[in-house]
Amino acid sequence: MRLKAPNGQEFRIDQAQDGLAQHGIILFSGATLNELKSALNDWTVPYRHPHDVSPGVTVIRPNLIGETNAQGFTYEALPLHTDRAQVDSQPTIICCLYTQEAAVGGESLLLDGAEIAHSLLCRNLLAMADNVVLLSKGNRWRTVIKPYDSYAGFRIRYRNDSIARPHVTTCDARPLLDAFEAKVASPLVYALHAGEGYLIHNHRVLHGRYAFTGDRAAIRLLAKVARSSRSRSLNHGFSLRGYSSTMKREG
Ligand SMILES: O=C(O)CCC(=O)C(=O)O
Ligand SMILES: [Fe+2]
Repeated sequence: MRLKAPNGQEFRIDQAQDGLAQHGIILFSGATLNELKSALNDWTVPYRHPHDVSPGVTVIRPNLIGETNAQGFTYEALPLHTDRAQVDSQPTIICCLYTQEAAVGGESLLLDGAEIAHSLLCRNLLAMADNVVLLSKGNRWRTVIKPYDSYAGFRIRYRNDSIARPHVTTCDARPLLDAFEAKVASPLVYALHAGEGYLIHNHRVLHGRYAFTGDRAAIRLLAKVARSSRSRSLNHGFSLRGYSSTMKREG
């Protein structure tokens, strides 16, 4: 299995957690489910999802058509989102291994939220962050981009679909949401083949896909970082320390 960041930097499997903390996104190729599971086993614990087939493991293929809140299991496009954005305790890590590629379409979309946070910070828009919330039926309002630790750390929750949508609670927060959504409009696009996939930090990176035809299939592992792990701070969010926006679009 080979691992690399979007800027081309390569990692060994035992460096995956550090690569993830640094880049938010690790792309892999030549991977098997067992290899990925054992790589995550040392430092994460499975996160249960309503659609999982065993703890933390969900098969993503079009087979639940008609069920509510199951757009992932259709042929439809999935707009950029963070998984379980509407619930209190979200998965920290998403590892998605593609096992069968689509006939047409189905490319994966990824957007590094550090890029969003950096841009909002540079434009002094984060003072209004408390006033951009996610509305979701039956769930309390949650902040879309939450600065903590004197603005050195952030956590993103975002969806704009039938499950949840962003909302500004005051007019002066509108420029913040507009700037956020302008970023959401231009993700990285990856055509991933069988054995390829991504490991992402779900409090930082937004993901989605284009619509497709054919038998596209993926296996998704959801996890939290183990409390004993050196990377446990990933469970709270991400930091812009060491982030360089010029690194992101190379390669
Ligand atoms: O199909 C994919 O590539 C991603 C699916 C997904 O993000 C989801 O079901 O939440
Ligand atoms: Fe997702």
